[in-house]
This record gives sequence, C-alpha cells and structure tokens, in this order.
Amino acid sequence: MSIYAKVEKGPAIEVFALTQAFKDDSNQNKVNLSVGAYRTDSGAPWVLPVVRKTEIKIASDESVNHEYLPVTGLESFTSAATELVLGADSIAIKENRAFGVQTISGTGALRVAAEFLHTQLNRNVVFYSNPTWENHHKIFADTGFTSLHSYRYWDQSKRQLDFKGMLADLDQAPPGAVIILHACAHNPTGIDPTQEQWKEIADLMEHKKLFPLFDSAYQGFASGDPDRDAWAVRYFVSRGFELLTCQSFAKNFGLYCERAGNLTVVQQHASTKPAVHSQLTLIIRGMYSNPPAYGARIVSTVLNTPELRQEWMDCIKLMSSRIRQMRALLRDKLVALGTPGNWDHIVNQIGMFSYTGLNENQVRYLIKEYHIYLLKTGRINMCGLNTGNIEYVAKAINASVTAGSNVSCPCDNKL
Ligand code: KET
Repeated sequence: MSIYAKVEKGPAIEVFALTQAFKDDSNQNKVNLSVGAYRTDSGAPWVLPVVRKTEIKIASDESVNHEYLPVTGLESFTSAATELVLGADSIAIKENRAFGVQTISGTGALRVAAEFLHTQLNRNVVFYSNPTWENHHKIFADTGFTSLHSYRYWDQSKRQLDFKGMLADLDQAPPGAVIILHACAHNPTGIDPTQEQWKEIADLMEHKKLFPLFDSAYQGFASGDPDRDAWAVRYFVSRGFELLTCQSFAKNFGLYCERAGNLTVVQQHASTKPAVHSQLTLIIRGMYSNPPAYGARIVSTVLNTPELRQEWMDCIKLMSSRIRQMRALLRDKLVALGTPGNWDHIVNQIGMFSYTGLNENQVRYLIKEYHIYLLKTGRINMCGLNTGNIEYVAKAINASVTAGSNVSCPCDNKL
C-alpha cells in the first residue's frame, strides 16, 4: 500500500473552484462574480497602462539582473510601500519607528506577521470579523494560534455594520489578543467603520491593550484616493499604537500573480528595529528565503517616479469609479424590475465587493439556472459586472429572489 494512501482529499477552495467552474462552463451568458479581480467594461482582465509601460522599461534596462534580492526584499519597494500606507509625513517614519519587509503579496504578509506574533511575542489569540476573508482563520490556525474567535461585524437584517456587537465582542478579548482589522473596503461586506467609529474602536483597543493588525488589500478601491483609504491605519499610528500592516499590491496595481506585498512594522521606539528586523529575516529565510523581484520592481518604479505615480493614481480613480457606476446601475435595475426588498446597500457599500444578502439557495439558483458564479455567502465582485451583462445579472437576481429561495436545485455540492 502506498504511504500516501491515507491522505484524505481536502475541501475545494471555494473562490478558485468557482473560477474554474466558470472557465469550464460553455454557456455564452456566463458571468464570473467570484474572485476579487478587476475587469474592464468588456469583461477582460486589465493590465494598468502604467504597469505595462513600466514592465517594458524594466525589461529593456540592461542593468537589471536576476540576482537574489535580500531576504527582506527590495528596499526601494518596502520603503515606498510603507510610505504609501503610513503617509509621506508620517511621524513614525520620520522617527525611524516604522519599516517594511517585502512579502509574498498580502497573504504572505499575513503569514509572516502571524509567525512573528506567535513565535516572538507568544501570541495565541486572534479575533477576526464575522464575516471576513475566509483565509484569515486558516493562516492563523496553520501558524499555531490556538484561540481563534470572530467578532460581530455584519447585521444581516439591517444590512449594515453591527457596531455595538463589534465593540461588545472586542471588549471580551483578553489583553494582548491580535485583532485583525480591514484597513478599508472590508471584504466581504463592503462596509467600513466611520471615522467616529474607528476612534471608538481605538479607545477600546487601547484600554484593553489589544494588538491591531491591519489587512490592507484594497488601498485606493474604497474612495479612489489611497491617502483617504489609509485613514484608519494612520489614525491608529497617530494614537501611538504599535501595530502591523499587511499590504497587497495585487488589486490596486493589478499584479495578482506577481505576489508583491509588504509587512509594515510600527514600533514605539526606533531601538527595537534591529532585533525585530532580524527575527523577521529569519522567519522569511526559513519559509522561502527571499521574495520574487518582478512585481516589487514595478511597484517601486511607479511609486518612486512622480509622473508614473500620478498615472497610477488616475488608474485607481478609474477603477473605483467604474465600480461605483456598476453599483448604481445594479441597484437601479433591481428596483426597476420590482425586485422584492431594499437594494440601497449595494450603493452604500464600498470597494470591490457587494454583500448582496442573497442566501445560499438563491446563490445556487443563480449558478445553476443563469451560469452566474458567486460565493455562497452572496458576495459578488462588482468588477465582474459591465454594461454588457448587468441587465442579465439584474434579471437573474430578480428571478432568484422571487423564485430561487423556494426552488430546490440539484446543485453540485463541491460549490
Ligand atoms: N486580504 C484580503 C482582505 C483579501 O481579500 C485578499 C484576497 C488578500 C488579503 C490576499 O491577497 P493577495 O493576493 O495574497 O495579495 N482576496 C481575494 C482573492 C483570494 O481569496 O485569494 C478574494 O477575496 O477574492
């Protein structure tokens, strides 16, 4: 008997299984609203023009080679990324209390952060929002965190933030617990706390000595302005918190497969940097030794060249405004069709996703009857909508709401 025979097959990863099911579907009306990736109005992936231009520039630069990067990555990238999230005038940067290390995109930043918190700071307790990006649990559980909890976040009946519930649950967290906060454009709900609410969250976390870990995967996607979207992180820093921020450049640079990420450390004093930096270096050395250069070179070149940086800001504005247009169109069409319920949450939510409120049966109905692929939680990637398919999707949602909850459909359990 094979020594592998006892290995049990694990469950499918929903978001990628849906994308595969979409690819395999031969129906010509099919729509993919699952994975969080930007699409143009013709439904195609988008290489940002500024990224294409920079790729060509780098490819034709004879001085660029393929030597190993340092373990903690490309310095010009990590400093630009750190500045992007903390702000050019950040006091923590000026006082040399903040630095970044390059990671394998946002997921890698979270994994390195979790490893550091667990092995160096002896943290075992983590709290994430309910709902959250489903990988948060797995990353911290795989790292060895033994006490994993969710805090209330989404009020399904009102389709808004359950702020009271959130504070009440955070109030129960033991001192030192790691609290994962979405820096902006919360995934999957599209609802962020207001500035006043962030202040209350900070008050409570300071009082209870909780440790903030910001997941920043959508900077620029909430408002179209990366500075505005970093408000919460910068506010916590201004309050004197020590914290970690995990940045992804997958979405805001469209560099999904290039795995450009940054883990920013904010400390109380510059003096802890050498030790913290050395331990992060050793963690990365043991995991994958050093990061890939391609995506980091692109991000670094763009952020460090004023004209290119401006072009990138224009791309961010364009992407976020197309999403807003799709929100308004979808809401208007659902209302015009007389779809039961209130659909204002679609325009009130921000970022890449809308948490539609559709239930699992309705989701199955959309997949089975209309070949529209979305997560079973009812989350849709707004970027999958365009002027060519929005009518079809609105009609399908209308049908699923009026019929879908009562229809039992023999759906593929794998989805
Ligand atoms: N944080 C959040 C909140 C997030 O939504 C993602 C990706 C990541 C981190 C990781 O991004 P990375 O590609 O490692 O830089 N979310 C999309 C893709 C996925 O599930 O992996 C998604 O939710 O569709």
